[in-house]
Amino acid sequence: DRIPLKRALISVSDKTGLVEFARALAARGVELLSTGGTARTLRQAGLTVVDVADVTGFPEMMDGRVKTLHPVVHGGLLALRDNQEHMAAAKTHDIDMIDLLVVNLYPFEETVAKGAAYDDCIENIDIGGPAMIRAAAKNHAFVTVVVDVEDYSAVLAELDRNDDRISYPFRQRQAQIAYARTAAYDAAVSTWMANAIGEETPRRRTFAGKLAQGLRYGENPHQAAAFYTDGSARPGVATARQWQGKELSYNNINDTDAAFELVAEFDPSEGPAVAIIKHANPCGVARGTSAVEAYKRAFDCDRTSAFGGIIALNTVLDGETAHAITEIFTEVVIAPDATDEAKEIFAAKKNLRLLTTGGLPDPAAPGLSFRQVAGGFLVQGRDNGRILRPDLKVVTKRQPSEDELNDLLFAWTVAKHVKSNAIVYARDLATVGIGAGQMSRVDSTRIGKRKSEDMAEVLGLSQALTIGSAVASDAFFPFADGIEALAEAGAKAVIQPGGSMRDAEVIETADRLGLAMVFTGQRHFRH
Ligand code: 93A
Repeated sequence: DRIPLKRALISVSDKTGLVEFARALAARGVELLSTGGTARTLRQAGLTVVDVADVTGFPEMMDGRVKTLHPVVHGGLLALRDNQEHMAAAKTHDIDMIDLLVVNLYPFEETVAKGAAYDDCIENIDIGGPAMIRAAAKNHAFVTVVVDVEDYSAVLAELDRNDDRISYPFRQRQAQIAYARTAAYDAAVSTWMANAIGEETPRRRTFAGKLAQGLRYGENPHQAAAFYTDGSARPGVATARQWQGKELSYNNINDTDAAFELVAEFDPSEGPAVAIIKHANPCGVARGTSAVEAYKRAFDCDRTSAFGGIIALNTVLDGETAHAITEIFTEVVIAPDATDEAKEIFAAKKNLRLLTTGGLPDPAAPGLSFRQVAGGFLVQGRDNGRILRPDLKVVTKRQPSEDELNDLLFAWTVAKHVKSNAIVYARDLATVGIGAGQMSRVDSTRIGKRKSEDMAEVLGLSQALTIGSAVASDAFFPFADGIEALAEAGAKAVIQPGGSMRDAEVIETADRLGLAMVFTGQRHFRH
């Protein structure tokens, strides 16, 4: 099953490493066949190449749309060498066998990422390349296919190991990689088209990512992991520039995403906002008149948990904020941009990663989110729901004050990014207590209160900041006990979706305890 390479077809858009690889093949006596640009590059390097056009008897035509789509190419890739009829047909039609196919495709994903115009993206959909890749991969019993520059050295190593031959397991593995590439390529085209025409439903969609980075391990050290990007231009952890620090881990990427998506909810034209994330939940979120003030107020929500956290800003990271951040250990800071001064301050902290994104993602933009279950994926539209003042319905006798309304909407926005059951206490546009991920809503209210009491002690305050606070609940209160627990914590105003069977009882309890309460009519479960 070890097959020597006599004839190779090379057709690549990314010419990285091409000349060295082709030279090494030629040195082993492999005949080289190439398309226009590839042949030109090889000839310039002094290599002998046969033009595909000379083999097909057709010039490359229609702007290169038709260059390799011809029976002499596909016959040479697909013929079963141990089948007499196939070999007889090849002989009749003058088809020579191709043993090695090296193709990398028109840079469709890169063209989309650059924000190119529709027609430009269309022109960058490769047709002949995937056709050849799929043909060669199907015929891996005889043919070796290479679709990635990274695999050039593996091919040469394989030839060295096997007396200038390629083994069956190697060809089989290359075929698997090849189909992963063509599948991902067409998925990228389909996803781009779905975005271009505004198709939002998760049905009839296909999903595939491009390997961005192998990760050292997954959520735990015994789990293998990798990071795939989906080619979208959404500013965030996938497209960010990392300025310093070691490679991001699986958990870092997950938490950094949670942090940045949260601060992106807060329009920077209304002032800076900072979020500190631990295990994908915020342990402090605040607005401020300056970035440093927002950071310090976010930090004061839960200083204990903030240690080793991930920080996101909705605005430029400046020197003063950078300085304040370096006072404790932080894993990652992500912001739209950072000043030179901030970068200099961080440079002294080798382990701190700094990421800049160049902008904020649109929280209202459509998109899809996924969850894996045994045997499949759940797909849904991303939670881009937004509640504005006119959407609120006051259900209690007491109307919330202007300040309370601002805090309610702030807490509501944060709660959207807290794992359910989520309870968020806020005061003056800063969280002062967060209860996350509990199986009972009452427990979340109690945890938020207790965390605030702990912080009051750390800060030397006479009472917990939940006293006089506004509170958000990501889903309705099934019973009145949740409202009682909030009143016990000293909360004065509540925002929640409403819609419980016991809404009347819940409202009555709020009235009895002097709370103002508004319904949003929208839920933000997050699991
Ligand atoms: O436009 S195509 O879809 N039509 C083809 O017949 C064809 N054959 C190879 N694009 C085609 N290719 C692609 O051309 C390859 O996949 C490769 O990306 C590129 C290499 O072109 P050149 O050698 O001219 O730089």
